[in-house]
Amino acid sequence: AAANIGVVGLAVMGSNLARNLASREGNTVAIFNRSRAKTDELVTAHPEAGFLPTFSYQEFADSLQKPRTAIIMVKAGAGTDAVIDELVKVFEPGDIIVDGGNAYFPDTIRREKTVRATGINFVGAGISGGEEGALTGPSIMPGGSDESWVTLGPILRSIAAIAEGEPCVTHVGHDGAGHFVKMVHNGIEYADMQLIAEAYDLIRRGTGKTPAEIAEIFAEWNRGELESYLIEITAEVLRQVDAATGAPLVDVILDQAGAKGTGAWTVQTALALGVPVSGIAEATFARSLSSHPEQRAVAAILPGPDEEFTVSDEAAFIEDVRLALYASKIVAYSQGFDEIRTGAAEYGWNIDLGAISKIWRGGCIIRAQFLNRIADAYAETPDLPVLMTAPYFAEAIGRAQSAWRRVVVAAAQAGIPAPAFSSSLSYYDGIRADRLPAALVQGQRDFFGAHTYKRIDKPGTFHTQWSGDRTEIEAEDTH
Ligand code: NBP
Repeated sequence: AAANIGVVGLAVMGSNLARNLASREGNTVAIFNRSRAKTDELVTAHPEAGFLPTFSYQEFADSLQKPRTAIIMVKAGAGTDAVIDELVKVFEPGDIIVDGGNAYFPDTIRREKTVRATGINFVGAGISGGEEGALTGPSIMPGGSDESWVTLGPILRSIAAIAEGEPCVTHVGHDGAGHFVKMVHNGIEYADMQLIAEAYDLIRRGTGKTPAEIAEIFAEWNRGELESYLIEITAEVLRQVDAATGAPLVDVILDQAGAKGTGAWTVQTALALGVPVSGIAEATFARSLSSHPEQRAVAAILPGPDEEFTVSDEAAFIEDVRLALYASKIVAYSQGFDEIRTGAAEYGWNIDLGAISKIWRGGCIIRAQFLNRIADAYAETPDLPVLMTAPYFAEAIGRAQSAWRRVVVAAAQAGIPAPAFSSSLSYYDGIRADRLPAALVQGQRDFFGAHTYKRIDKPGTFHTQWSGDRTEIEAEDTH
């Protein structure tokens, strides 16, 4: 056996990851794809990689040194299960199967349990960075056993992106922890993108600036505290001119945003965990709303505000939008990390939140300067319950909040949708509130369903006899 690592699935992600692996000192990469053509093409196109092509699962297994290590990069779902079934037949106890696809974490938990019963290690690894990242260095979020990490760690470290000298990979936690964290990463990505889109829309409609002019604003923002890959590419997209029409490309693209489901997973999981990820949810719903042209056509008759949206001081407004974007972004990340923290407690994963923020500094879509501040916050207080209460973020939001409120008010008055900006502000005001109207909701619940309530002045559980004489009695806790 001559290869130290293998890749199964040679579509765009798998072939790029295989090339990345092959380019690192000491690696010999065995490759296998269900249909032969992709294998032949890859070998022909990249002789420099020295790939070991194989054409059956048995041949693939025979070509790998023990413990065998194979990374699966196939279509998530049934494809992944099909490949695992085949690999389990030809691998031995101690070998390692890594699923680098975009699996839903409960599937990874299930697969890990099934594969572990055979003595083979199964590692679900979230890989972020798209095609380019796979080739040049992605951010990698592996779960799985400690035993598998001994072999896998050095290999993954060698192919990961490097941020400030550190490889963007860490052993996230057991079984599905890696795919869980990758899922939340994608959810945060949804929120970040939506916030940027709202900022663009407000500036465009408030100032009448062209996309190319707004591109310069984003390029400028990218030199400050908002510095990130997403802000950088936003400027690129806004600058792009459509060759066919000569119009800004952004004006030619149909305004319906697609989604592959990871945002929805993040929100569904958060709902089940009881974690309010309102920024991610609004970003996901904003894509859904955009993608119903039939409803939007009908709803076009609904009235908007009477007044024109005018901004008297353009520079001040743009700075307000920048601050609103920064504050809302802090909320989105705070909510995302809350989901990871809560998920870790629920599923028994020991996740180092600071380490997660560090491995997102390179390779992945949400890479940003900002993540260093998150790492600092968790270094200072590892079990911080609300990320945005860390001194750095609390100060930043404090600095931004007046501007943030002005922007949300302006958007509401102008009839410009800003769901992520405004829901982030509501979350901020909710979580910091001394007292919430939840007391009234609990009263209503007690009225119609005898769901009981607790009191602020004494322990115990109480119920008011609403349909009787409305006196209060001590009750069983049915919260
Ligand atoms: P695709 O998701 O398009 O999957 C195509 C690959 O899956 C081909 O190699 C295909 O083999 C193989 N495959 C299928 Br489909 N069913 C199979 C089966 N039953 N048995 C064996 N192989 C099967 O490829 P991709 O876009 O390279 O993505 C790979 C994974 O990486 C996915 O899970 C994706 O979600 C994830 N991911 C993608 C990106 C991205 O930017 N594209 C980013 C991050 C993660 P064939 O050639 O014989 O049809």
